[in-house]
Amino acid sequence: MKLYSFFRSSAAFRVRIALNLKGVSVGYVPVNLRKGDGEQYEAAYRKLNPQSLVPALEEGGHVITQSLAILEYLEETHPQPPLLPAAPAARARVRSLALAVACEIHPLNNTRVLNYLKDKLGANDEARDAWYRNWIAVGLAALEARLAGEKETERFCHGATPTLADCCLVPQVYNARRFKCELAPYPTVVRIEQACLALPAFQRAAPERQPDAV
Ligand SMILES: N[C@@H](CCC(=O)N[C@@H](CS)C(=O)NCC(=O)O)C(=O)O
Repeated sequence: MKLYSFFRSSAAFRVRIALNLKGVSVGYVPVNLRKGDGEQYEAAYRKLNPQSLVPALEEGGHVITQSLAILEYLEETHPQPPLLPAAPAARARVRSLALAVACEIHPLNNTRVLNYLKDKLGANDEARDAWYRNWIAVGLAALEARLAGEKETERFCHGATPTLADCCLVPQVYNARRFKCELAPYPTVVRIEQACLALPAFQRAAPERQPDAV
């Protein structure tokens, strides 16, 4: 199995956490999103993933793109330990929390979006950072309301063991810290992040622990 990743990619970070939790080892193939126009746009990578995004997982002649699809694939091929609960409503809750990060927060703050704001729309660094922090605040406020208010939240986003929701939450909070976003209004989010970061599987997935970290 090969994982096409970039150390700072939060979508790849999600997959690295899940791989570690499940004890699956992979070959790490770095795709440098910052080199030149970005290695993700080079022909060889485009052939693998025409969306020019990381991560991608290659196994047995199949290439799987989109981190949530990869997480579900890993859940099906390596069911232990489960990262989705058993009951349908509980599974839906975990997926809903994961998607709240992956579909509502992350795409608005992706590299290509930030570059477009700057290069095509003329936003300066201040305006770009304000954009970034706004969508983090909107997204984390909604997550905080859910996580603080719903009885299924325990040590982790759902229950006493990590799930796909935690795999998505931790990288997003990592990014929020990197962009110096205010986190005090989200105590439950931060409390869960810290519980996750106490686990070696999350620690080993961190950007600074990856072979391409600079
Ligand atoms: N929805 C995709 C998002 C993937 C994505 O946006 N990856 C980012 C890094 S976190 C990327 O490759 N960005 C390159 C770019 O914006 O040009 C997923 O979950 O896999």
